[in-house]
Amino acid sequence: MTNLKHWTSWFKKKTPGKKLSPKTGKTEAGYTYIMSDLHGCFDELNAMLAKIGFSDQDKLILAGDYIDRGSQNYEMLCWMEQVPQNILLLRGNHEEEFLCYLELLLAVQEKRQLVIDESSSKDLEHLYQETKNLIEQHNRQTEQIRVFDHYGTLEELITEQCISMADLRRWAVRMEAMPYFCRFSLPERECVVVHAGYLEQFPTAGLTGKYTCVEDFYLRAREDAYLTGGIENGMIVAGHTPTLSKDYMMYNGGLVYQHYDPQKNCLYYDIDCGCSYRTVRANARLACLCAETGAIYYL
Ligand SMILES: [Mn+2]
Repeated sequence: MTNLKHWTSWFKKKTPGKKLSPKTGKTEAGYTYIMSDLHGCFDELNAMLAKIGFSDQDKLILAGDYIDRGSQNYEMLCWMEQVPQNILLLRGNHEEEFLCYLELLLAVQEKRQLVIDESSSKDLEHLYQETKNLIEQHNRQTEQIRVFDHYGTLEELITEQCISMADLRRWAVRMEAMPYFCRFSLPERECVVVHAGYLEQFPTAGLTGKYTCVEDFYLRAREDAYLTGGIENGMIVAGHTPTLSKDYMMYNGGLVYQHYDPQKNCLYYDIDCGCSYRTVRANARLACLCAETGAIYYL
């Protein structure tokens, strides 16, 4: 969590001032923009940054789920490795799953005593096939469902980008450094950005059977994030559940969902407007929220 500490102190140093730039109308210290659930939509990320006129004075917080579903996973992973200091990458459940898949690959390598050249794409391809076969065999024999490379992202990276074990390890190191949430002060309220949901105390009655630990809530909560999570006099910005999905109370036809809890005086945002479904769903969008102004931008 060293990243998080750095980020919090950095926020305190650079609270937006009142002086406006004549060119952009922005405060000199810039704004804090938040996006989520890019899922391999690298072009859309860049198009949004252009749309908001993102500059070195601004900050960007991404609330996790950079890969899977979309077509530009490789571009996203390479970009993640070299983001500038004013961009904070938080962790999503898809990053956590990526880390689990790498663990599985390494477990199979050990079990089969395979010698892997870290820079060889062929060696990784072989290990991938071995792992896939083993998982399929395990699932057939035990009638359990153990998921491996559910979205085919690893397979795509291996066959189309010829990646190696060294690439996977580097990306895993980057993901492991991602904090689960970040918290900063706005003039009116405290703001927490998290992938799915935030709560200050765990366990909370009724949740213990549903989540194994508080991190599980950060990464996977859906309606519970709005009904049980939150902070006093705060604002929670999360993604994870597309507002395109009619199965959840956060359904808002692909627009940002807002919810207010008067008891806690907590304002919630679900900013996952289903960007990765843009090619198949007419009202799927990428949303970007400006924390200081409350402005929402769509693409
Ligand atoms: Mn998610």
